[in-house]
Parts: sequence; structure tokens; C-alpha cells
Amino acid sequence: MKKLKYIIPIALGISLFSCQQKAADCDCKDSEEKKETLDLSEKKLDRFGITNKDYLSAASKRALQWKYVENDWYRVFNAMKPLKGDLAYEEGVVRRDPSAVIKVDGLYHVWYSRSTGVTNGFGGDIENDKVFPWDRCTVWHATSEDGWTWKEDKAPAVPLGKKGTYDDRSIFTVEVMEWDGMYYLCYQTIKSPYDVRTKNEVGLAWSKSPYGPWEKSVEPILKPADNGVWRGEEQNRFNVEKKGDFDSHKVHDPCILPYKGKFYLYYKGEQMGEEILFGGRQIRHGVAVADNPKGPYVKSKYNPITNSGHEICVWPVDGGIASLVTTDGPERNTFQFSPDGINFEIRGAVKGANMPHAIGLNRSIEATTDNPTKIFDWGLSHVYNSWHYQSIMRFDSYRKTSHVAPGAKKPDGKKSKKVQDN
Ligand code: AAL
Repeated sequence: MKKLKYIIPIALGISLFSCQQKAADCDCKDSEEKKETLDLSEKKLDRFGITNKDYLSAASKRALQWKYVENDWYRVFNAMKPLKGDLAYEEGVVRRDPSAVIKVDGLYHVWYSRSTGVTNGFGGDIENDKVFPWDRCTVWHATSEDGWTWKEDKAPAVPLGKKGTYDDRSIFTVEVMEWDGMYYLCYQTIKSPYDVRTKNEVGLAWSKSPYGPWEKSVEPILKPADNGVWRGEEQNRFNVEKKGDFDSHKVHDPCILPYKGKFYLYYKGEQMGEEILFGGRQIRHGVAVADNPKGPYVKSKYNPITNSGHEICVWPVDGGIASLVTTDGPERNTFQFSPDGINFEIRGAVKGANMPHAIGLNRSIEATTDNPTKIFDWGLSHVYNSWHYQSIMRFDSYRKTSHVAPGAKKPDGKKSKKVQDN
């Protein structure tokens, strides 16, 4: 088949415009090289069903610019299922934001945020009220033989700090890392009072055993950028003189992965003066890197490393780091992959239906190059039983590589299952 390759100067106009805007810091020599190359081979046009290469719609041009067009990153999530034992739904108790599940000596372990009582919200007595379901939480730990029936410890794994310390109000949204015979828990922290402008930080605790005792970092290991400026004294998080970096207000959902001899702390940033933008809240992810698990963690100069997302859900595969980007922004509900832990590209989109959004990955399942989303076979997440109370449930999902009617033949000639194409 004859292959045709054309150079289409899509980006040229944009480059010239931005060169005029930023003459001082733009190297205009590069703009010629920034022209987009579209593969207009007959094979590609036929695969995408594009009739006329001389009349490419904006959508067709975007499709031709997709970098990854394989189908090995597609997953379908089944409805979540309730847990048994101590983690079954309990009226009056918040259990949410489970960590990754790890397996130690034949037992599954999970950590999570736990609090009790109704949420009062803001505007009242914030010294004594509970402003969010994740306010007044501590980190708890539970174990299970089968991943269904869980036994909760009798006391928190990580308690609040003394009055006046950085974690005296709430400790929540925890992740676990096992490294070199030690266990590390990283989590969000709030210092009282908790109002809408309160900055949120990240703390760390470590232990030789998953059962503790846990030693806590004296200071946060990650803080929001301090280059935003509030306007006025009133507690209004939208009222700013300057928004600052993507993480000028809150650093959330921390997750540390050992990677290439260093420790990559992935996190969600919230910006002062947050807007609704491009189909969601202005939430983006960042990464900070350290030589040692306890830090110091230095924020990457490339931050933010996503333009969308919410809770962090990252795992190592194929020599790089993968991420499930959920909930907010134009690239929500996509699997993304970076060969270097920093530069993420979309690899597949996920159906929103049933998709858990506060995922605790099951790190006892290893993702492979052949099946990079295998780690999603099952794991934990939370559901909102009400605004006041959340409970942890179990998700499972299956890989889908063809769309076949029950009983009909799949592309490989084999018959699909009568009930579910797996
Ligand atoms: C979640 C997470 C963080 C937030 C709160 C509890 O969606 O992003 O954990 O602080 O909500």
C-alpha cells in the first residue's frame, strides 16, 4: 500500500503567536521544528475511517495526532461489592480513602481515614465542629485473610499530634510503601482551625512492622507552594490577588513509589482561587523526588505533571509509572503512562460507569507489560453512603479488548462468553 506523509503546519500559527507574546524567553528558531507531522498513510486513514485527507476535521486531525492507538489499556469496572467484618458499612462511622492493599506473611493489610459523627460544615463553630467527613480523622489499620472479611485494630495506627503541631486536627488519606524491611505511611495533615483557607500538608510515619508502632515526622514532608496571595481577610478561598502554583493551597493524596533508585512522591495539588475549567475542578498532579524515603522531597520543575485528575492512583509497569486519572479535567477517566515518572501520555480511556474514584490499589497483583492494568483485577475504594458517612468497598474489573455480542466470535476466532466478554 502506498504511504503518503504530509507535513501540516498546524502548530506554526500558534508558535508564531506565542513568540510575539514572549519574545524574551521564546527561542523562535525552534518553531519550524515544532510543525506537527500527521501520518496520512492509506492504512491509517482506513483504520480511523477518514474519507478525505484533504478535508480533515479538527477531530480527525486530533485523532491522527494520538500518540498511542493500541488497545491494551482498556478496563471495565463491575459494580463495587460490600466488605464484611469490621469494614462493613457502619452508621455513624466514616471509613474512607483506603491505602494500597499489601500482603505481608499471607495477610492483606490496609490503612484508611476513620472518624465518627456527622459533618457540620463551615460557617459555625469551626474550633469544635467537624467541617468535612475527612476532618477529625486518624489513620486506622485492618487485616484480612481473603480481602473480603476485615478485622480492624482497636486503636488508630497514627494518632493526632499534640495541640499546636502540624497534624493536631486531622490525619487522613493515607498511602503505604514497603521498602527495605520498613513500612512508610504518608498522609494529609491539618492543623487546627480548619477553615476554607487552611493550608493542607503531608506527613509521614514509619515502622519496622505493619502493626506499628509508628514514628511520625516532626515536620511535614511536603507543603503547598507559598506564592499565592489571598485578597482580604474573609474566609473565601476563591478570592485571591494571585493564584500561585497549581499546589498553592493544598497538597493532597500523597503516594510514594520507589523508582529508579529514588522515591517519587506523587500528589494532587489544589490551587488558591480554584476555578471550574475545561470540564472540571482545577485539579492537577505533581511529583516531588527524594533520595531517601524520609526525604527531603524536592518538587519537580516539570510540575504540574497532569492537567486533570483527582485522587492519586499510580503504579510501576514496563520500566515507567502508570496513572489512572479520574474525576476532574478534560483528561479524566484515562489511563496514562510515563516512561520516566514525569511525562505522562494517554494510553486508554475508561468507562465512567462503576469506576471507583478513591482507589487503593492491590499491590499484591503485579501489572505486566502484556497486561499493564492487571493491578485493577481487584482492590478497595470508598463509596458515599451519605454525605456524612462513607464506607470502604471492594472493586473488581476486567480487561476488554473486543466488543462482541454474547456467544459471537471474537476477532481471534474464539467464541465470547455467553455472559461477559472477558
Ligand atoms: C478526597 C481526596 C482528599 C481530600 C478529601 C479527602 O477526594 O482528594 O482526601 O482532602 O477528598
